[in-house]
Amino acid sequence: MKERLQQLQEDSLAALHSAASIKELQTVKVRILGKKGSLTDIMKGMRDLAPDERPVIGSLVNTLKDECEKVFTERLTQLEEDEISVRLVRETIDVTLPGRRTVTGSLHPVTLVTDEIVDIFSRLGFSVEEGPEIEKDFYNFEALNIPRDHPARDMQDTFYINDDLVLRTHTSPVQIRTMLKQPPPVRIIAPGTVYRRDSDLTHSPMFHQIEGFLVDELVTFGDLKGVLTHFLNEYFGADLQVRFRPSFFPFTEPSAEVDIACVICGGKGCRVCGGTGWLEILGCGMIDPAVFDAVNYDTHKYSGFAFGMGLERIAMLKYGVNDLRLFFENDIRFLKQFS
Ligand code: 2U9
Repeated sequence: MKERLQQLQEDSLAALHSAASIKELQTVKVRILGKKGSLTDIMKGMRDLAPDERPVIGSLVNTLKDECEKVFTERLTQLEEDEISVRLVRETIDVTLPGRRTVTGSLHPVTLVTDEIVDIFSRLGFSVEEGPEIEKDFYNFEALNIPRDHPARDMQDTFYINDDLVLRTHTSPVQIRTMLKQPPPVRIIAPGTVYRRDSDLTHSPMFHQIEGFLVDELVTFGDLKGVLTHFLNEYFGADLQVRFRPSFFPFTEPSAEVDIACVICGGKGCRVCGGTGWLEILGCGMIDPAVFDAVNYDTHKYSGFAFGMGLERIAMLKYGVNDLRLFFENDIRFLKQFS
């Protein structure tokens, strides 16, 4: 029995020492100390021993058991430390590596212009309204004093979807919808995409506008001049020269076009302003009573002014862009300059 124990001691300790992984170590432990393990087996066989042999063998078995458990714990600690060292080497982070840059985009110049103009009018108490790009003939033309077969329709060459539906040629239908929804006083600006059958160096079939209007009691042409002059001074600079010229629009009477001193030459005359020193920047006027009739506003009680401007044109003047097509090509080298 003693020899058997001697052999078991040699084999067990060697196996525990040479286990190469935690898993293997656990298996070796079960093989020795588990329910069906070799040492357990010997302990079970003790009852067959002569009574005087039992204490001697019992003591040897206990010593071996303690020794195995001690070696197991030592080896387990060792293997766990090895595993951590391996992970530490494998998972090192090189903090000197350059970081990955996040690519951030930038707002399109037309969006920049829109946001800034909306901001200025918001501070004057105007609120933003939007509407559909596919519009009924009534909202785009009829209610704006442009009846069917009226020559004024030629001013805005139109994409027709069918007899009654068009791609809106301006954002004015938004104002019509607003007036049909709510009574005066109203102060609205309507930014948005509009469409006209027009395509050459200075016209795109799809472009952007901001229109605005104000309706209340006792609104005068003086209010219109005050608000638009304030807007242009906020946007282009406080000392900018502004002039109002008579014009015609079917939906306003009287109507005017507003010029600013050329932002390129300061009024001396250059290629951009065609030598005149002035740049046409927006259209405006007092809302025609025929428009108020179409939305059932009392023409004796209320008056109002309206204005409209093309945003690509404003962006060209503000940022010195000389070709309209740059706004629609989305060339990243162009767009990057506005970040
Ligand atoms: C309602 C009544 C009147 C909006 C106006 C203009 C003059 C104008 C053009 C500028 C350049 C359009 O983008 S552009 O081609 N706009 O000149 N727009 S008055 O008048 C309105 C709008 C809504 C109910």
